[in-house]
Amino acid sequence: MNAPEPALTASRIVHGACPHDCPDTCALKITVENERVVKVQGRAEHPSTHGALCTKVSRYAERTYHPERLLQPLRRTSAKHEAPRFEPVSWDEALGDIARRLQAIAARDPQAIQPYSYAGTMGLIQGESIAARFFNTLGAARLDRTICASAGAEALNATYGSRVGMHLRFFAESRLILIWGSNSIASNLHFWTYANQAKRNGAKLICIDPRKTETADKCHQHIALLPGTDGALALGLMHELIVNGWLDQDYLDRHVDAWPEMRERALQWPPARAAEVCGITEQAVRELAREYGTTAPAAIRLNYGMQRVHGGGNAVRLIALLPCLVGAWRHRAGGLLLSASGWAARVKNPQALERPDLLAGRQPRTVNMSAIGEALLREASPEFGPRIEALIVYNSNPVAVAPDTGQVLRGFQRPDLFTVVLEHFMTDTADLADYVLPATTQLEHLDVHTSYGHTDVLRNDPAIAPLGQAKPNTQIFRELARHMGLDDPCLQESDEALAAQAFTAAIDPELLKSQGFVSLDLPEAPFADGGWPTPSGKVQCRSPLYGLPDHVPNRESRLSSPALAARYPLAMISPPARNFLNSSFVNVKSLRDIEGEPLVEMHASDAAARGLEHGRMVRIFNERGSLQCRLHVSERARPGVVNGLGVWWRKLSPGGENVNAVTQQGLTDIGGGATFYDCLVEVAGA
Ligand SMILES: Nc1nc2c(c(=O)[nH]1)N[C@H]1C(S)=C(S)[C@@H](COP(=O)(O)OP(=O)(O)OC[C@H]3O[C@@H](n4cnc5c(=O)[nH]c(N)nc54)[C@H](O)[C@@H]3O)O[C@H]1N2
Ligand SMILES: Nc1nc2c(c(=O)[nH]1)N[C@H]1C(S)=C(S)[C@@H](COP(=O)(O)OP(=O)(O)OC[C@H]3O[C@@H](n4cnc5c(=O)[nH]c(N)nc54)[C@H](O)[C@@H]3O)O[C@H]1N2
Ligand code: SF4
Ligand SMILES: [Mo]
Repeated sequence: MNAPEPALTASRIVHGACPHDCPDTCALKITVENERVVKVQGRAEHPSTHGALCTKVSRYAERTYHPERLLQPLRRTSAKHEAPRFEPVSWDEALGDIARRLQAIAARDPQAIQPYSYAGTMGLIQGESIAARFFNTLGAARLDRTICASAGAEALNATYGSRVGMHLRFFAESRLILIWGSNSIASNLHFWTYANQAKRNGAKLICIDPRKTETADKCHQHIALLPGTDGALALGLMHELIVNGWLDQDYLDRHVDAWPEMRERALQWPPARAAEVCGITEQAVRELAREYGTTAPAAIRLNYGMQRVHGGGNAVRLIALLPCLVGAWRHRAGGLLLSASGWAARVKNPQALERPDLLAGRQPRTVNMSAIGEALLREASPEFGPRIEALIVYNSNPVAVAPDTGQVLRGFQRPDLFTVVLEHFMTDTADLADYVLPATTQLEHLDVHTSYGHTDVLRNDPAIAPLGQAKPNTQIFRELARHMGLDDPCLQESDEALAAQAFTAAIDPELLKSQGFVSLDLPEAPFADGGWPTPSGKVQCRSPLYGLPDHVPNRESRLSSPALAARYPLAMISPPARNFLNSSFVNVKSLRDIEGEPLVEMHASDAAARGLEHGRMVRIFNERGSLQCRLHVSERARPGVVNGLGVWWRKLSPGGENVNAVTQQGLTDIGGGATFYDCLVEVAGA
């Protein structure tokens, strides 16, 4: 056991975890030779990774050793509205100057300092640990991290009491799987492996998605509804389940609150009404209800794609009720999975990692990240407080990924805004920084992870030393705290010490270290006999906060805003491209080569109506902005809807703009989420 490796190979294997914002959270096997990572593979021993990674992360070494990696701190030498120019500076000089600038602002009002971070890494240590402690010590503004999932998450909380659902592996045993608002082959590959197993065993797979995705190609059936109409479809299905007597009345009676009221509402949604709103046939609604009402076990893989619209929260609440109506939860292979993060929350210890107690009674304002453009442009006022004077960005690329680029840019270009960006690369956001600080990648730092798609906890050991002068986020915030004279010892704790505080006693740290992952001990069919984590123990049709769910239409659609639709008649969705992860990997050439160039998919009838032919450059536009890309006349688009695949770097796009030039900053009905797919546009020749 543990015999030293023969010296001549100088080769070793390190256990890692994929850091990306992906439900799969794969376990990595990293091969290091002569202190260089030569291979990144999936661990065969990890149940859901089963030895295979997606194309992107198989190329992770290419990303880490990329010739354009940021390896030293940089200071801006051009004005914000000019082409970006930077000069290298020492860490001491950079941190000394940043500390002085932040101290001056904090002396006036620390709330004028705004952190902005998301899921560039999902790691608990390189995410919100020392960073959160640092901002809490200062009393800086808080950030509502809503850009991806908050509508759906809040909907699950309101309905189930937490973000809980089926276990990933049991989808393999389902007889019917609805893949709803998810391009699983692209964005949730390891779920697809289980779904495919079910398919081989004779299960029926139905995809519900405005776009005919590569996943829809592999399903038995595809229902191409209009964006933002999922709530209406769920209500139509409920209507049919009721009138045809396909209900598990015993489950409803014992484990669901306020069903009689919900039943009355659903009865107002005959299939014809639902079909009209969804832009599909009445027959499609009836047949889907029949499949769902008469097949057991039936499972739903819901994903966040469908909640990026005004009514996203209500839609998730309605869909989350469906498995309760038919008693699907009685089977381990029945029910629904949107997020498993509520299971992980039971073993996490954010109080210890983030130390909200350091606020010491202060209640700084909270800024919603999905409307960062608006926030950066707001003047000081009694309701808002001070103008945002400093922005510290880490683990995110808001100038590319946040909605309504026009406003976001105007905000970032404010000459009086002091911006610091911690990054691997010169992203669109780094281009607008005053200081750019080089951060380490997952191969160079320690971290621990939970998952929102499965129920394992993972550890990521550093495989190599930091490249160049790069430092882990934690180290950057430790050193910044020292430069600012913040002397609480908790701001200096090591990554290993932080890892030891990340979880409750339910996770054995030694086991996690030696094995690289630990699976949570959970029942196979957690809600077979109720026991929902709500106050009543029952699923809530009616929420004390939000009442009964209903279909909430898009802000921008033919039915809800006809005047706007007359000028901008096409609904645009901008789902992820398979070979990028949000805006990450766009600068990795081998992956960019697979994606080719920014494109928009349009149905032949819409192209013909505009005299546009396949392959030409077009302009997508609305009142917020415009972008250029290549037109694909394609069966992947349904009439009335165009698909602009995201999220390209602006500066790597033909006209210097990406899909977010046209998306809006309006928020979802509940949860304050972003509404990227609630967006009317027109398309014309460029
Ligand atoms: N390869 C790859 N994988 C990723 C990502 C990536 O960028 N690339 N992103 C990661 C992230 S951040 C997340 S949050 C997760 C989940 O990521 P999601 O954004 O949920 O990703 P998708 O699975 O592509 O799901 C979006 C699907 O929803 C569809 N859709 C859009 N609007 C609607 C609608 O109104 N109704 C319905 N029913 N469907 C709609 C889109 O056409 C698309 O196929 O995936 C992660 N995995
Ligand atoms: N139009 C449109 N816009 C979208 C979406 C869409 O579907 N359509 N999807 C939305 C969704 S679901 C999400 S989740 C957001 C995602 O938005 P972001 O969370 O901003 O994700 P990324 O674009 O991947 O950018 C993450 C950045 O973090 C950096 N990074 C990674 N690891 C580290 C680290 O350890 N330290 C530091 N300092 N930096 C690191 C990466 O280099 C990368 O530039 O985008 C949203 N934007
Ligand atoms: S991006 Fe997703 S599928 Fe790819 S390696 Fe990471 S966790 Fe696995
Ligand atoms: Mo996301």
